[in-house]
Parts: sequence; structure tokens; C-alpha cells
Amino acid sequence: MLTVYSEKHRLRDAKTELHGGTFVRPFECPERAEIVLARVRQEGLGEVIAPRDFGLAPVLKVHDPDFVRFLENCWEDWVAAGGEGEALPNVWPTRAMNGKRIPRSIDGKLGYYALAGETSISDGTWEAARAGADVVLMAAEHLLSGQGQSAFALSRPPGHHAAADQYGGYCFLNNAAIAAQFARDKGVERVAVLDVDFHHGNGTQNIFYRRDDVFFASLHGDPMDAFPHFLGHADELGEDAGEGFNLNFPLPPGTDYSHWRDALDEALARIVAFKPGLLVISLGVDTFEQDPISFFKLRSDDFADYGARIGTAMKAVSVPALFVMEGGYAVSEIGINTVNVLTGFESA
Ligand code: 6XA
Ligand code: ZN
Repeated sequence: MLTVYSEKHRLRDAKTELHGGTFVRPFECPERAEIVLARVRQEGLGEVIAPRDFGLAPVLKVHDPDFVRFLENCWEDWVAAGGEGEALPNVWPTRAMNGKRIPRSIDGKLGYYALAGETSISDGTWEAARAGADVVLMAAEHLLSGQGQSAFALSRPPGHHAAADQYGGYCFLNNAAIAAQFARDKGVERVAVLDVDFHHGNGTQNIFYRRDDVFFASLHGDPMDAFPHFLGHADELGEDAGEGFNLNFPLPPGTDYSHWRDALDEALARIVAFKPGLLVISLGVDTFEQDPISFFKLRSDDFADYGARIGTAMKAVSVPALFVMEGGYAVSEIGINTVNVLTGFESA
């Protein structure tokens, strides 16, 4: 399986995350990608290539231009306004206010575009996020040109919380959504996105919620208990043309592999029935029992098993699979768990 990787991910190296009432070094750190890459090489998964520059056009198919401009300029605007630490929001257009106007000041803009307050914007964040989009686009292009049945986009920072005009939960550009849309624009009629990260992929759901050409299925910690808290319930089925094309499996604290696997099998059956031309997998391994910020109980072997299940289901109907790296914060095990999914898929 081909892996696409860009060293530019290292430019996303923020110093601060708001966690438990203090500032900590972000869980989403550069070592994550380095450890996954080392494991890809150690296991001999296949060739590793760097992406080319796809420009902003495929990003702007998914994200609003004003949001993209905000991300591009945020750090400079923040510094120019006298920001001394990293850029963090401290006010939001909540239910009791009017969120329709985009404020002029960087403090107002941060609140307008942020969906959560843990994620700081630091010098280099934009360059890393852009390179992360190029990574998924390169992997998608590889599959669309008929070279292979699977590819791994080792992108960082992650993407699935980012909506058309919102960032947060460590995500800035929605890599999985950008890849799915790119495939649509290259003539793939139906694309499915399967999100197996511990957290609900609220951004991906939101981007495709009114569409019937992109099916979204997600297994995640029940939002009543887990981030992002305000989306990811089982009764969110899609709207308008998209009704019936969104599928959520919110699962309770302590969920082990046998229960998680049942939900996966149901999601895979629905995906097969949708008859996609491409499956994009938002691959977060924060479902691991030792993950520091999550509450599922998957073990390292379970990742290989579910990779094989995805492989069996997709190979039976000849649907190519694009794996896109999302979360996973048990850093010393992140390589093993991630590559177990990929080798499991290949073994099917
Ligand atoms: C912030 C939790 C952010 C979760 C990020 C993640 N308290 N998303 O892993 O998939
Ligand atoms: Zn996650």
C-alpha cells in the first residue's frame, strides 16, 4: 500500500492546548506522524512518497473562502494585534447572540471560526494544514488513476472536526472531506466516508449533511459524554436530499471491541448497499484502551481485525480504500495500532 507523507506536518508544533484548566503541550504533536511513518517503514507497508502542490482550488470546494483566508492570515493578524502567546478564542457567538456578522478584530474572528477552545493557532499551522490537504489529494489521485486498491494519507494535523467554516478539536482543514469531494469532481459518482476515530466527525457530517452523493458513517464516543458534545447523535440522519445518507453510532464509555465491531459491521453493510466508487476512512486510533483522552477499550490486535473486516467488505465489491490519518494520542502505540489496520486490510 502506498503511503503519502509530507515533512511539512512538523510546522504544526503548537506549544499550548487548554486542557483541564491548564495549558499543556498539545496531545496532537509532531512525534505522532513520525512514529507512524517509522512503523510503516519497519513493516514494509510499501513505497512512501511526498505530495505535489495541488493549490487551494480543491480546498475551496469544501471550505468557505473567508475561512480559508482567516486560517492563512490568523497568525500574522494575531501577532500584529499584540498577541504574545498562541492564538486562542475566548468569546463565541452562542445561542443568545447573533453569529451572522464576521467581526473585524482577530479576537472576534477567532470566536467566529472556532468550534472549540482547546486548539491554538501557532506560527506554521496554516502551512502544515495546507500540506496535509496535499497529502490526501495525492493519495486520492493515486487511487483515482487506478494504481492500487488502497492508499494511506499520513496527514497531520487531523481534519474531521473542521467544517466548511469552522476549526477546532486539533483540526483546520477537513482532509477526508477534501479527498471525497476531489473524487466526486474527478467523476466518482458516489463516495462513502467511514469515520472510525474515537470522536464524532462533526465537520465531515456537516459538510455532506444535505447531499446524497457522499454517505457518511461514524462510530464514536456518545456526544453526551465525549467531545465534540454537540453533534453525533443517532437521530442525525441527513437532511433534504441527504436524508438517509448519514449514519451515527454513538457508543458508551467502556465500549470494548465486540460491541464496536458490531457497529462496524452494520456500517460496512450500509456502505456496501450505497455502492460507492471510493471509500475514505477517517482513521483515528484514539479508540485504543490506553488513549489518554478517550474511553473505548480496543486493543492493538483489534485494529488488525477491523482492518481485515474493512478489507473483506471492500474487496468483495472492488471499492478502493483511502485511509486518512486522524487522531490517536497513546503516542508510543500509535504506529503499531495504525499500521495494524493497514496490514489487516491488506491481509483480507
Ligand atoms: C479536546 C478533544 C479534541 C479531540 C480531538 C480528536 N478536548 N478528534 O482526536 O478526533
Ligand atoms: Zn479523535
